[in-house]
Amino acid sequence: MKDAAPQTIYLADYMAPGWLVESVHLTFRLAPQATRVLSRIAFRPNPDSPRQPFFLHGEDLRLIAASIDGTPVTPQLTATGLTCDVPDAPFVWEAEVEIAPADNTVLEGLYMSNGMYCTQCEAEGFRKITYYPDRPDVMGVYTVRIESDLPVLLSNGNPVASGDGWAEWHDPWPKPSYLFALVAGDLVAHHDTFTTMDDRTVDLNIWVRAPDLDKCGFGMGALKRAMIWDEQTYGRAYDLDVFNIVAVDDFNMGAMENKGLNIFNSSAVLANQATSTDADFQRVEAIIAHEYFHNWTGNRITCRDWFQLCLKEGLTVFRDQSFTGDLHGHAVKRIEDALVMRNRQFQEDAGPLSHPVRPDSFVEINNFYTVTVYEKGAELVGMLKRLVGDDGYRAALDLYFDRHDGQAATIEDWLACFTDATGRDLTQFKRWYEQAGTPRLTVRDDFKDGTYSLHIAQETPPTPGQPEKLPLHIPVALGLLDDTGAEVLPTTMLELTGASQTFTFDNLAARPIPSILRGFSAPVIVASTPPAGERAFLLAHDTDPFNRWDAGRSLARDMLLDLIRQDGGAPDAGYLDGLRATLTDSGLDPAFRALVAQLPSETDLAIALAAAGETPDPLQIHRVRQDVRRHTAEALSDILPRLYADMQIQSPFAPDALQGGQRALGNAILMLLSERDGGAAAQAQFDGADNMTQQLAALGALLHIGKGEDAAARFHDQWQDDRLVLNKWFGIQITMAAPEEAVDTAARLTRHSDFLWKNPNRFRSVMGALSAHPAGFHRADGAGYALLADWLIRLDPLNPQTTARMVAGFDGLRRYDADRQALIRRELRRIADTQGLSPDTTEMVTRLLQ
Ligand code: 0A1
Ligand code: ZN
Repeated sequence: MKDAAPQTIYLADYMAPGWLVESVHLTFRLAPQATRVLSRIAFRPNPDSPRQPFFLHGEDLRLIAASIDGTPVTPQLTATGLTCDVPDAPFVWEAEVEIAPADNTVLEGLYMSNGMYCTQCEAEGFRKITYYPDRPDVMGVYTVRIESDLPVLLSNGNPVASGDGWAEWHDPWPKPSYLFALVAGDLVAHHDTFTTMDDRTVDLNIWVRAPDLDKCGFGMGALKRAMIWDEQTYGRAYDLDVFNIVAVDDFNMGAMENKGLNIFNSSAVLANQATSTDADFQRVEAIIAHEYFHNWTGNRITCRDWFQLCLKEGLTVFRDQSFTGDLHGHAVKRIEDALVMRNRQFQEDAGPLSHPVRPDSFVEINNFYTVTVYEKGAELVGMLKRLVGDDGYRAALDLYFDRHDGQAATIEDWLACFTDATGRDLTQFKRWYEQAGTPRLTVRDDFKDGTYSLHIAQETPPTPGQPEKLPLHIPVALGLLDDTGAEVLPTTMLELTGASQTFTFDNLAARPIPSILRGFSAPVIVASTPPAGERAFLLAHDTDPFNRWDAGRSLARDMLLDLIRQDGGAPDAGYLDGLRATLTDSGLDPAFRALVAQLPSETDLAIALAAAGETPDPLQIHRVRQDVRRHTAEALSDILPRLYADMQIQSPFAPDALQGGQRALGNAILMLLSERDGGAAAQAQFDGADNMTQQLAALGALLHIGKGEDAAARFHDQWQDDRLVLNKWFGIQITMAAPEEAVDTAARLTRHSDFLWKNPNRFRSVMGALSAHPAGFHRADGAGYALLADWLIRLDPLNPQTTARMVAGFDGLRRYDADRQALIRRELRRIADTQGLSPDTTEMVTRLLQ
């Protein structure tokens, strides 16, 4: 059983393990209700650690027998594991335990999904499989035997031998227990091979249930692209004879990088033209690459403790972002990544859940797989690269792989590699890992006698537990343009280290136009906006695509904020002219144009109002945004049909960036067209679609104008046997619902016979869509809050991890008016007061209520 009173764990209390593991032999006799796990583990005292009592983690295990060096022992069982008297010398521990994977609904440890056995051990799930020092700094070499009648039996590493009803695997690379994996099921493989740069052939398999075999080709291609990229870009080759990927329907997260046996949420690996959107293809490719890249950044070099999670996650996200950028274009990718930071991470940082990229305490580590650790963690890697340059970065990474291969490392180790490889002092930079919150820059400039001066000040607002902030080391990419748009200063990396600093540029003929924070060079908010004329100029002329987009975005946001403050009206001519010019500029990538056409999100606008000290009204924001869309459709009605027609693709479908961009722009236009044509174009697109991007976008457009009922019914008929597509069907009806209907739609959908709520993807497709629809979720009577709370209370006893993650839907509560805040607090308290609430959810609710 778990400890009744969960403890807060502190980074400062870290102690090296008392006992190290040489080798681990596991035998699994699989049975749904009574799986036997036999373990034989060779321990030795850690020479670098003072002697400590011998302790093994264990939860929900029935101990059958234990022995040390062959002599039976009776360990003392505790709430979280066991202790035992052991010799002060190397010894062999053997144990047999029984577990019930069929009853495991938490989806952590060994569990079952659709008749198949699978595991999820990160972060602390291995202790639900057997007694073990379940911490990442204990690394061992595993040999695994699986006994089962199921035809496919997989574990980490290379296959050793197999026979009727059994298989053995050996993983030569020492690993922490969180990377252990086992799969047993009635599966088929999409097979391929890859030849590494050192000329070894690797067998590649994507294991699925038979009906999904036609959804594996894209993922396999993505895997091979990732393997080549890591060789070419980081010099890292794969290191086993086989690489297996398994698709699982019931999974709390996207995927897991278990050594040689990646386990994927089926939504993150299966894809084909008929069932997947361009966004799905992009996500599948990125996640496959991410998990593959973990083989070096996470597996060969792992984390000393869970406080160092960003060491593997920030770096691996940075690597998958670079991969996607290299393959499909950096400009659009950078904008997409910045949008995630601004829409999600800045929001997390501005509220009660704010925490540093490397937290210094936690109750439940599973609650720290956050956009701060992952995406802001990746931004820190990007900043390091900007500060030391491409060659310095490569040298630092080579040193990191060299020095720490086979080790469990820390952020200190990581930064030391940069310092040692490049000579840079990163003492101040390290604060980025320790200090939570989003820095705000204020910028002032002047020009005199040919000298241009830029004054930049930084300030980071207080966050929970961190009232005082120190100045950070911030790379600010700057370009200067003349009034024709030519660069008088190409992109230059300024290094802001003081609370405020002045940078000067001499010998200029005229006052230049600054382009600041190019490429989103740091995860900060530039609080001072240049005059509208300057931004319009940058939208038309900036040579940096990110800032070009951002100038347009900032104009759109200000325009919308003005309209919200005056409660509606038409967008100004300047905005519409800029949009017209961008949309019709065929020299621009359609994907880029689609991003420019996208209005700032409702959440983005609410955050901006709250930051200005105003109280956002979610319904009003929705209404004004909708008005702007209608006005825009009218003002651009002369160009929209043609533009829409231009974006229709005649050639065979390909899930690539070029076609994806065209479809994205075409579908942005379709939303506008639908404002005026009663849905005719959308209906035609729906009827004729030969791929999911087009079909789903058309359904969305129809639902948005209240004419989607028939199409939704047809969509359900067509896809009722495809669980991944059905998730989209659930989600889009809520996402596209009018504000006053979203909660009722969600409630109605929870009563649908296909609402299999115990499946995390299905649960998220409804409850995630609801909390992501601000105007619907924040309905004034609190019905949205109550519905979400009801369902979270219901899910918690079965699946605390997904429940806890979804409680974050209530983040942002402080932004809204007192009545809404009171209603949200009431629901959070109702959740908190639930008998037997999990530690995971308790921690999240407590933080939100602070
Ligand atoms: N390491 C995985 C994410 C992951 C984390 C926790 C999980 O279960 C609690 C599952 C997956 C990744 O970064 O992809
Ligand atoms: Zn990861």
